[in-house]
Amino acid sequence: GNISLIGVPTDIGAGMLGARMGPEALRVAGLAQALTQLGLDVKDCGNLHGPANPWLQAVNGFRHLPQVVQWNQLLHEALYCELQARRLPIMLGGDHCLAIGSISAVARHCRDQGKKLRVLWFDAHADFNTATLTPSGNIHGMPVACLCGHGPQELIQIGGHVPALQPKQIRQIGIRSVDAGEKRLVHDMGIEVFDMRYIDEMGMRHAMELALALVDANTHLHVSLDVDFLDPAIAPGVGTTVRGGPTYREAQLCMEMIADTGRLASLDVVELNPALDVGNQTAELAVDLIESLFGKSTLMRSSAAKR
Ligand code: DIR
Ligand code: MN
Ligand code: MN
Ligand code: MN
Repeated sequence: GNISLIGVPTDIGAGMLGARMGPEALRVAGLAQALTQLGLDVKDCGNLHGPANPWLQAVNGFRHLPQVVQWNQLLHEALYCELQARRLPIMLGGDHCLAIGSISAVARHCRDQGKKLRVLWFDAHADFNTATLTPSGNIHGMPVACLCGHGPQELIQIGGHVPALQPKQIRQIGIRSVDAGEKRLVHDMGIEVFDMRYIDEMGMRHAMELALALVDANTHLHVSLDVDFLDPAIAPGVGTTVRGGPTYREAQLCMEMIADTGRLASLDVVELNPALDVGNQTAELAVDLIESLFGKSTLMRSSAAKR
């Protein structure tokens, strides 16, 4: 496999500064080397260069909307280019507003290729806010709504097709913080959510079996990994920690089950904030999980044992 790393060093959609350092922290943690070790051909495309973070108040319910649009347009084009070149892009964020650019590019590519798209959204948050629902104005709390067509025109039309995504193409896993108004929208849109209550009661294995149901040979699987998905005890380097997240083993199981499908075709790693980390442990954990996602396993496993 051919992998392309695309660094997107910005915290333009976040409520705290620091996610701009995420791409470097992942490089320092040895991401490219780990993937190379697994036999993959890794190209580091370096970082995109977008507008600075002016750190302003929200205007009409959005903070930094023009800058968020610019970063996402840049990312959309860069990522679409790598997909067209038949490479598997890994977007190194950066905050989660960038999923608008990456997933709109993935959706456009899937339309070109006549592929089915399944997005697995690993997050403590639903990221389904709108200008009127948001408590913060931070656009990293809005990308799923934007991708589903609820958001400002400049953001929802980046991929040229509105909406970029149908709610039925998304599965959310690990959710445990949803704002009051956001709850209703998630419900009304019919998003399939495996929240922490579900995972507690049914187990991660069952949640992932359902999240991966009907993924077939013609499916493009996109993983959007907000590192605040993980329990803050193991992943302190994020701006919006929420306690009660998945353990190390639960997170590894998610990644291993995805690897077993053989359908992973693009990945976002977002919200890593090295300014809040303890050493570089959250980046190192992310690299561990990404290794599993790309097929590193403890034992040799027969294909019969895979699903
Ligand atoms: C919150 C926090 N729901 C908001 N969102 C975060 O501001 O919209 N998303 N942290 O990752
Ligand atoms: Mn998120
Ligand atoms: Mn969120
Ligand atoms: Mn989050």
